[in-house]
Formats: sequence, structure tokens, C-alpha cells
Amino acid sequence: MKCSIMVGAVCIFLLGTTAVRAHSPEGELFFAVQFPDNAIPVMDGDISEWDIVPESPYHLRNDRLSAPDPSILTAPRGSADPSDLNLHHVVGWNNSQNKLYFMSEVFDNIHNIDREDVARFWDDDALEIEVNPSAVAAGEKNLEGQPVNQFSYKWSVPPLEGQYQYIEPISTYTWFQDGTEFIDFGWAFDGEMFGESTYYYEMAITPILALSRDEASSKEGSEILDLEEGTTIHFSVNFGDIDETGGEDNYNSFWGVSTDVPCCNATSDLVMAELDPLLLEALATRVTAVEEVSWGRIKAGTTR
Ligand SMILES: [Ca+2]
Ligand SMILES: [Ca+2]
Ligand SMILES: [Ca+2]
Ligand SMILES: [Ca+2]
Ligand SMILES: [Zn+2]
Repeated sequence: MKCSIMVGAVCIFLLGTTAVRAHSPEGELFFAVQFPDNAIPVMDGDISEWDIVPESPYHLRNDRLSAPDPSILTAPRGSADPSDLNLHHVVGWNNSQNKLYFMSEVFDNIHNIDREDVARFWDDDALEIEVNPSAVAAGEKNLEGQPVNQFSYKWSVPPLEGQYQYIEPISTYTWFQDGTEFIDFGWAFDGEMFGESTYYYEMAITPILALSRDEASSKEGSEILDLEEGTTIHFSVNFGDIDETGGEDNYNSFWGVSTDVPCCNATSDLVMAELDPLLLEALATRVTAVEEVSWGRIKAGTTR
């Protein structure tokens, strides 16, 4: 997301005053794959647990992503150049953990992390996820004096001066940070750390309907959404591609699931899917394959 106004060193993000649109893209649903209890992914940047997720309707690739913002780059849905930026996202959920899981695989010709001001994560390659569990309209989000009902989870890695997480609009609660039961993030990469590379991101969150603005009572006073099959929430997932060294606001492109301008307002519908038989089948095959490998090793007399 581009910074709207800088007030001193603080960025004010304006959500815009354009007409309220209910959902974007209009009439479209996105699906979170249901992970059974024995296949919950670990948030470590190794995305191999996501292999069992059937392609359709869960995998979001370039053909589902748009670059609608004229202040950055306007490009129609599906027109991303995969040699410049190739995105792949999957969202999942689990009933007993009551968590949402996000996976992103990002090939980028140049991974750039060199912002002068560590707070300006949008001057470097960044993954930006918004979640609005109460699924309210744009005009009802994060109203002044009301509990927070839309959350942004933004990540720029590797960490710079230790900074890599940008939780908005409240970033100061110690219980609401990476490494807690509410937010768990992991990342890894292949290739050149600051060059041509594929970065892998995994994030688990507990969906909060209403986060108290009173810090002392915030944890106990917050209301959690109980995820069930068919629950529909609002979300967006975006990636800002910076390829240029240094500078400010030098986006190469900014791709997301929504066609809304400005971006990053969680206006896409995300449905918690039922257990998918194809996933269960893939899981059974994977378990069998692991067992066969183990037996093969035992028979061959090799350990490990
Ligand atoms: Ca993992
Ligand atoms: Ca690029
Ligand atoms: Ca930069
Ligand atoms: Ca880049
Ligand atoms: Zn909706």
C-alpha cells in the first residue's frame, strides 16, 4: 500500500472516499481450504505441506490477480509478467485450531530490501494481507472510538535492523505480534537473497472480530470469530514489487486479489470450505509414500 500522507515520520493510510463497493472482484468468491487436524501446516517457510491442496478452487495465481492502482501501475487481471514477478497464494483454515493460514510463493527477478527508514516497509518488497473477519462494508471498518475490526499483516523480509512485521492499525500490543497464538509467521527463500529468488511466506492468525482499543483489557476484551464451514470473511492479499535500489515510493507493480483502488481494504469474499475429498486422497497418498520409503530403508538396512 502506498503511503497517503506523511505526518512527520508517521504514515497515514487513507482508505479513500470512493463509492463503497461491496465485493471485489464483483460476484466472485475465494475459498480457504480446510486442513484436517493431522495436516495443519507449520509456519516455517517450508511450503511442502501445501502440496496436498487441490489446484481448484484454492490456488491463486497470476490469472486471479490485478494491478488496478494508476498511481503505481495499471495492468489488467492476469497480465503479470512472470519473469518480473510470479505470485502464488493459498489460504487455508482449521476448525479445532480456529486459525486462518496463508501461504505465498513469490518469484521475483530482484528482491529488494534497502529502505532507509525501516518503518517504510512499502519502499521494499512486501507481502500485505488484510483480514476483516466480521465481513463488514468498507465504510464500517476501524471506526474511530470503536473496536478494531480489520487487521493488516504486512511483512518485509529479511528483517532490516530487526524489523520485518507491520501489524496495523495497532502494532503495540505484546500479545498481538508474530510468535503469539494470534500471529505466527515464517519465511524462507531459494536463490539469491537480494537478487533473483523465490521467497516463501507462511502466516497463521486467529481471526478477531473486535479488538479493544484499551490495551489493558485488550486481550480478554477482544471478541474472536468462531470459524465454521461456510463462514465467509473479507480479505485481501497483495504483493508490492520494488526492483529499484533506494528511493521512495518506487513501486514496480502492486498485485492483489481485489480490483479496488485504493488497494488493501479486504473487500474480497473468502469462504471456509468443507473438507475436500481430493485433499484427503492426496494426504492418504502422501502418508503411504512416507511409509513405503521408511520400509524401503528398513529393508535396505539403512537408517534415517
Ligand atoms: Ca510450512
Ligand atoms: Ca520484480
Ligand atoms: Ca528499497
Ligand atoms: Ca522486487
Ligand atoms: Zn462479503
